Amino acid sequence: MFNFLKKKIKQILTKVKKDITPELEILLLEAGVSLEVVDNLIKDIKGKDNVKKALKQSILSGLEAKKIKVKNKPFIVLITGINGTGKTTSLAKLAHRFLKKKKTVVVAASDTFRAAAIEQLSEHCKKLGIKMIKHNYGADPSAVAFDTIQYAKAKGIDIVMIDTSGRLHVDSGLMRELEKIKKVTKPDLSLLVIDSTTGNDAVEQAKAFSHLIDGFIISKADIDERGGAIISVSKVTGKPIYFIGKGQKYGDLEEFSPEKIIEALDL
Ligand SMILES: Nc1nc2c(ncn2[C@@H]2O[C@H](COP(=O)(O)OP(=O)(O)OP(=O)(O)O)[C@@H](O)[C@H]2O)c(=O)[nH]1
Ligand SMILES: [Mg+2]
Repeated sequence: MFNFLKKKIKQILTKVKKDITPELEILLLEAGVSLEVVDNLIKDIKGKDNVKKALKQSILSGLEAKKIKVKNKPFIVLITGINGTGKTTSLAKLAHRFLKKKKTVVVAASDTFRAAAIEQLSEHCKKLGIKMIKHNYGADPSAVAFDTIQYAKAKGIDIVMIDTSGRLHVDSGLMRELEKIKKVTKPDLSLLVIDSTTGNDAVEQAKAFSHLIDGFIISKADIDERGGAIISVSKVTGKPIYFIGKGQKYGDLEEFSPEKIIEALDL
């Protein structure tokens, strides 16, 4: 994570040149930090004696972390995002985390849209030893989620997790579907999964979904050298990052920590 940015920042910061901000600006853009965030960062460091410290403070001021607090029973978690970002994998990782905390979990197979989505989720649930509620493909995702919540209430299960189909934010049909699921299930926590390797587009996704979510899971940080998405999404939306996905195993989901990001950047 951040190897590219870390190495380059170091190179630039060690230069004795007077104004290194133009170089930093280009570097941050190359790293996939969104244009408006780069503008902000540059404004914060311009003219500062200690550029490293100013950059660190400016990055930190845009990073917001939050931990899950399970309040209600069942506690309903909705996972959303565009195609292939890692929703289903992140859901399974998060379920694993709840199980480790001795919570009981049931999963709604509300991706009734993509071929093999139900089977994929079912495999995860088998491995994790948790129940999945499903309907047929083409069924109303809200109805699946509703049934899952009824099941959780009847059985006294702590957590309901809802897997949804990948949607393009420009696709208003799927966006309406998400709005309907939210209206029917009233989730306690709606998380948008963003693939960190998508760079600048991550910010567009974050903005498009912002009104429907509480925060983010940033997936695939293990294969992202640049890290621009992580630096940008909270700053532009004001919503926190809950977790970072760092691999394919269930244990590869870390609670987000701004300090760790600063450490990874060696600032
Ligand atoms: N390296 C790495 N791969 C990941 C991570 N999270 C998910 N993946 C991989 O990304 C691919 C897509 O993951 P899914 O969980 O199926 O994504 P999805 O968003 O549910 O996909 P759709 O339901 O088709 O929209 C899979 O091959 C996952 O193994 C991660 O943190 N790191
Ligand atoms: Mg999926």
